[in-house]
Amino acid sequence: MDDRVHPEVRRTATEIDTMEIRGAATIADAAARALRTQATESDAADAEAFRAELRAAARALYETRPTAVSLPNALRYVLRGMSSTTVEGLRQNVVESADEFCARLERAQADLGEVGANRLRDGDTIMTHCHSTDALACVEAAVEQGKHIEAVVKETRPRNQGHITAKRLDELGVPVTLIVDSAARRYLNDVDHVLVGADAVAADGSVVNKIGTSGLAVNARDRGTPIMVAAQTLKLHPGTMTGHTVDIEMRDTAEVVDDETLVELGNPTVQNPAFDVTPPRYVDAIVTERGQFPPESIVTLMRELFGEGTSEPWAE
Ligand code: RUB
Repeated sequence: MDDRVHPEVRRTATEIDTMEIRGAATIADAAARALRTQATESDAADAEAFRAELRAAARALYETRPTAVSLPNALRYVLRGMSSTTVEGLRQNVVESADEFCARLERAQADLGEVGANRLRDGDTIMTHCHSTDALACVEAAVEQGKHIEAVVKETRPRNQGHITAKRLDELGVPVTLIVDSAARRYLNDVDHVLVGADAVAADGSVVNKIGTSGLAVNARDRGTPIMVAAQTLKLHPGTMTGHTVDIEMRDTAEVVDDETLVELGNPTVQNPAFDVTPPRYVDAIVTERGQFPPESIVTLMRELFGEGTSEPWAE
């Protein structure tokens, strides 16, 4: 890693890489805070050196995990705030944009929660996959509105993020039934909504989320269960407007099977993709802080928010 990158930023990058910090919104929040630290701790001699340092820090964070677009969106937001010509001015710019970014993220999640809660009726049961703070914001708002919600929670192999979801739902007073991933179809008859988050939403309305989401959506459609995706606009992927595809992270195979077992099994090839792509036709609604959208109309929202330009400030 570049020598100019502050140890705190390195630590954040490592924690994102090893998934101690995980989930698209949480990663974005941590990345913005890390750039803030780089700025406050910088002893750059001049404005040019300061900018170069911030770009190096942003690159280190960017290179951790490839799929959650909230990460580059966060870095872009903070770096584009740098307008001053002095070190002190730039430091102030970064601190202000990072603080503003984190506050907006929190507000967006709360607003999205209110929108999503309106889709949930008193007595509904949801099925979840992985752990999404955006999805949980919808449940939290529904509970605050006095609705009784129950949940069927998929454990989400290999990292079992379903356990985090189960714990959080329990804290909200939502009764949880935990199931193995392969039991999802059986339990779809008992649920009123599939509720998931997103790491990225492409311009055509495709939803990139934890591996297994697309299979769940196909099964839910077959059973007639609506599929609701909670994704604040931070998850919209501007690059996909210009034809770029979303890079799907392949993680360490040790998450699937340990070395000893692998040898016992005769060393099969193991693959461990972390995310998959759910085509828009399987998604009923994408819930954002700006309201809910059918996946086909997401591109209009994207143009409004990002325009057509997608250059990366850390690559300059
Ligand atoms: C997390 C995951 C979550 C999205 C949305 O994957 O797929 O559903 O990131 O989360 P991982 P949030 O555990 O591999 O990071 O709504 O909190 O942004």
